[in-house]
Amino acid sequence: MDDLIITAAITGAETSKTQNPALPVTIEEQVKATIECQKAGATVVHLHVRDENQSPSQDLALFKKLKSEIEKNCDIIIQFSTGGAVGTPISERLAPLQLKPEMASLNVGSINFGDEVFENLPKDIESLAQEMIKNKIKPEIEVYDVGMLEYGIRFIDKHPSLSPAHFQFVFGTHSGISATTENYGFMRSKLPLNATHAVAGVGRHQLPMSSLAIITGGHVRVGFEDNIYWTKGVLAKSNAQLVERTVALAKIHNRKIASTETARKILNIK
Ligand code: KMH
Ligand code: ZN
Repeated sequence: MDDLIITAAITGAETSKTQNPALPVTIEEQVKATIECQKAGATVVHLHVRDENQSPSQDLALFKKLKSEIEKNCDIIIQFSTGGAVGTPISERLAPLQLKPEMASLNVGSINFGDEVFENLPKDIESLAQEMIKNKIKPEIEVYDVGMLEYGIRFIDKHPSLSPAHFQFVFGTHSGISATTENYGFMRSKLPLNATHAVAGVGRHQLPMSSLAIITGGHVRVGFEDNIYWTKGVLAKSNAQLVERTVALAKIHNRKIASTETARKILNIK
């Protein structure tokens, strides 16, 4: 098995400080959270930014400041969200890619999120991918269902420069694939041989789905974007606490944690 790559998704667009006061929303809080997660064993940080009202934003200046502050303080692979929040216009989702982070998320299909649609039109997926190819940014292909995964695989076939591809399987959203062992195995069975993948379980599914991935050679994403709880009814104290638990689980199962350099090699980031 490859060494384990742990991604910390520290903020997201949908969670709020009222749900968990430890959610990092200012640049300072996000930099601190990233450093803590990196020290705990994370090698990728998935970033959204928030404006002065703590609302989700794709503001270029905020992404620029956050990226430069993180780069000054620690060696971690920076992955920008291009998903933004539900309803963020595609022009805003594209904008931060000009800052050339090492990675960015690429959502390859539309899905209901709560009462709204997280819209990813084929032409918008194409524009995001072209901007990533132009700026040599490694996409993390986000899939929430089997059909989306199959679309993503066809998309990679059409764009050979994106190969070997890295997929993120998101399990346990309301309208997406549910978090079960069988579904994880089925999703994996579809992947091209040279592809890598990570697993993100939403809410209470974060811990069991991480465990499955650790044991079977997948990579893992944890953090407040997907889950704000430590255990039922108990809030997590920090993103780093969730990373620490992932590292502890990996140790129990003799799975080595990737260094940032190793993570770059596994993900084929030049
Ligand atoms: N906030 C969701 C609508 C991503 O970062 O690429 C989309 C999202 C995915 O968070
Ligand atoms: Zn995200």
